[in-house]
Amino acid sequence: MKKILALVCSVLLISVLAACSGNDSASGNSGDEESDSNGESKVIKAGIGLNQDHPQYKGLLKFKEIVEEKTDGAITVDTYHSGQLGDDRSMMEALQLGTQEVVIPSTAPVANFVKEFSVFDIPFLFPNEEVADKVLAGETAQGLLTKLEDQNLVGLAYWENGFRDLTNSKRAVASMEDMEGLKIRTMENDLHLDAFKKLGANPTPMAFTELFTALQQGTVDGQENPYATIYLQKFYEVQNHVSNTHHIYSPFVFMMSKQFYDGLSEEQQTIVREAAVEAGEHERKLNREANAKYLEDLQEEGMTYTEITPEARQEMVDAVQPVIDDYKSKIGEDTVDAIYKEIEEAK
Ligand code: KDG
Repeated sequence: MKKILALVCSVLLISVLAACSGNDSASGNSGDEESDSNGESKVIKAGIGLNQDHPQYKGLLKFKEIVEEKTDGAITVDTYHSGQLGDDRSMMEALQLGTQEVVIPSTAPVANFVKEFSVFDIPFLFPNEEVADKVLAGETAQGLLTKLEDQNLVGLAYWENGFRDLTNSKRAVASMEDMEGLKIRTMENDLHLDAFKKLGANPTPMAFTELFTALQQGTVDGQENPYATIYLQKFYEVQNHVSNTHHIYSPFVFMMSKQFYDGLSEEQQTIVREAAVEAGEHERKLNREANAKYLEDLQEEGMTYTEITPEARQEMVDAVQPVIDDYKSKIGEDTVDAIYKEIEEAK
């Protein structure tokens, strides 16, 4: 009897211990809270979808360097690339829950949380990067960052993903005619999806983390991203053709969990805000150098490059106009009008 009682007691003890340790690892931020009260550093877990070679990750390392130096180690930044923490959407949800502190998605998935961000996903919106810079620093774009607060998110800065270009494994694309029926992966955003349908393609939305495998297995024929991403993610291994469609300029949005941001001192809030902006300038510079360099490297890796003539591009612009008209009210007429006005002023 004694033996049975001892056995039951030890089983109970083991289960209680296991349950305790399980709670610890599942609680995410509990360690941080504990370390705060101990006066140790607060930890920012920062994740992105792109890999460690991309300028976005180098920008994130810059953010880490600035924040850790300026806070004297009171805040430390742990960086994760290649979707190690999940895709853009699930990382944004983790920020809302307070289990992750920073993510830097493209505006396309952000629009699923605050619809107005889709204004930047209007095809052929920005004529060049300089105009994009001015508009993103302007009143309307900066105002959109504050709208994220209703979603428990804090928008700290815009970074650059850049002009998106089309690649595929089937044929050289010089015009809309060549796009007919191509299965193209788009980001998870209805405006992208509808625009590609109008261009004659057969689009499928998909998280970036699944893209390489989908291209490799032929689930999709092609995708669209800036040259830096196409090269650094090695899409040339599974894609044969690239064209300078430059159909959308994607900004990145550097965002932080509101729960975490609200727990910082005013001085720390200023430091993370300024660091996000300064690191963004660094990222933008590296990104432009990368995009200028990698088109040549893609051709050296064996991709054929096809230039889109101004006439062929105009045909695309005309084809997507009904989608833009349709989305104006969905995005918010005031926002769309204000951005178009600021673009005219910036030109
Ligand atoms: O880190 C950012 C990426 O997750 C993503 O935004 C890249 O442009 C992108 C895409 O096509 O999903």
